Amino acid sequence: MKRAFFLVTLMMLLLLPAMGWATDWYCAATGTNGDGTEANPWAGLSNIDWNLIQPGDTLHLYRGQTYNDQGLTIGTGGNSSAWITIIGDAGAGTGKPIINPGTTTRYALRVDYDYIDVRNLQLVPGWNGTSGAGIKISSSCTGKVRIIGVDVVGTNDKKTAGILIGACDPLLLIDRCTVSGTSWGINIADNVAGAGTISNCVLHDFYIGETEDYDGIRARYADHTGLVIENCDVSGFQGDGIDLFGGSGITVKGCVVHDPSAGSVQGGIKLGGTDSTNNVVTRCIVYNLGSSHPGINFNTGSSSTVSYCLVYGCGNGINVSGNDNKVYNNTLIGSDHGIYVLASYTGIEIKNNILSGINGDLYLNDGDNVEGGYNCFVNDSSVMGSGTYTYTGDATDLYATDSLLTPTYHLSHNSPCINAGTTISGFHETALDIDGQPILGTPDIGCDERKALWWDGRRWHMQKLMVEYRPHNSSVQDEGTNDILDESGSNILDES
Ligand SMILES: [Ca+2]
Ligand SMILES: [Ca+2]
Repeated sequence: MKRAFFLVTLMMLLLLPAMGWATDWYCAATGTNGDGTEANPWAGLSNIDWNLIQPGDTLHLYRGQTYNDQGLTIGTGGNSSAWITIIGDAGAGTGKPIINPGTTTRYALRVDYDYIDVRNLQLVPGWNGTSGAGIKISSSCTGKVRIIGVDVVGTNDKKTAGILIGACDPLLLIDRCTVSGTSWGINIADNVAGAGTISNCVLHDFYIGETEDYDGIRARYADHTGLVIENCDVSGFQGDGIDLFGGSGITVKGCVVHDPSAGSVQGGIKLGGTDSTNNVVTRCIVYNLGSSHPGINFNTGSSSTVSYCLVYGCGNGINVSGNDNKVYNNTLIGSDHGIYVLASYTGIEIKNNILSGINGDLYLNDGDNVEGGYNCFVNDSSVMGSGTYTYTGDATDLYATDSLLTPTYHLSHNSPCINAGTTISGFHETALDIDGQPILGTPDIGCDERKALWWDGRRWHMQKLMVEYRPHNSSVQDEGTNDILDESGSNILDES
């Protein structure tokens, strides 16, 4: 026993140099200014001595306190093996610490340094008389920044932004954050390229004070290969829910876009622009945009894929333009047209979709060249269109008076769409349906693969008949203790 204790102690002593001497620092909102220790915390954000904070250190803010002397401007950075953490977890108060800089500081949180991890705060955007934002990740760093469980709560009366990102990096993570009451939600500055992850964020109830293209999430005019926007819920926006115009290499998956504001709404998810290519939109739900706004809009981009999405209550379910775009296994219900292809686009594939448009399931225009097949048309007995277009594969299309969907747009047990699709090589091997199920055997038509039971290599799963609410809810998130699992079950955050 003694020997074991000695060995453990020895091991800990040996490990200490590798771990470094990480220090905990404390800052209260008000009171007598101290030396930053827990016993004598700094008082007010302006009194934080950033010269003392070293890589690996943690700065704690106090729950239930409101910091309003200025914004939190991070004054130093960490390194790749020792991030600096700022977390709102100190004291016995309740609620996330609130930072409300008023007109003292333009940004409630400003990050100019790399290897910064910020957790569990509530931010009211600052205001310089012209603009302001909750968070600014500036181009002074390279985007190695994690923002987790932070809520930006605007006041619904100013043209402010939620989270402004001026630098991207594969280590950029915006997770379990909420934004409301601002004009924009999460905005990667135009022409700022690079990867990153925006996941589990809820963006809602934006302030719409003027007619402008405000978007829920925006990543435009840059090569964003490796950027993933995942499991986010966007509503109450004007402009687009998610706007990738001019962006390339972006994956949007598991997002829900719905119920925009009454302002000048453009559409749900926009991917496109003449230089835009290789975007993926999959397993998303877009609904209640109203009759003149497309659910998903290719908008001239090329070589992108929209798959396993559900769209209802929109203008056209999917607007397709641009060449070589793919539309596989979507369920497009109760919109103007299910899919509308603008004129003169070639190399387009439209397969395995359920189409039930009020004014036509699939509408093509002059000069279009579309490879179809294995689609289920509910309202029409043929493809509609104008001018001269080419549509191949129609012999394998299914015409049904009813695709027999459940109230949640899943396939009923007697749906004609079950096992009526075609396997698309290079796509179905790794595809997941709207519920996250793998596609086993012959694919079903539409966004739902109906299998009573399926095995993921570790355990059995039941077919789901309800579309799950996707994001982890940031408002109940505290201190980042919930693990976030990717689709393979791996923890994408290094939390235990
Ligand atoms: Ca837009
Ligand atoms: Ca399913």
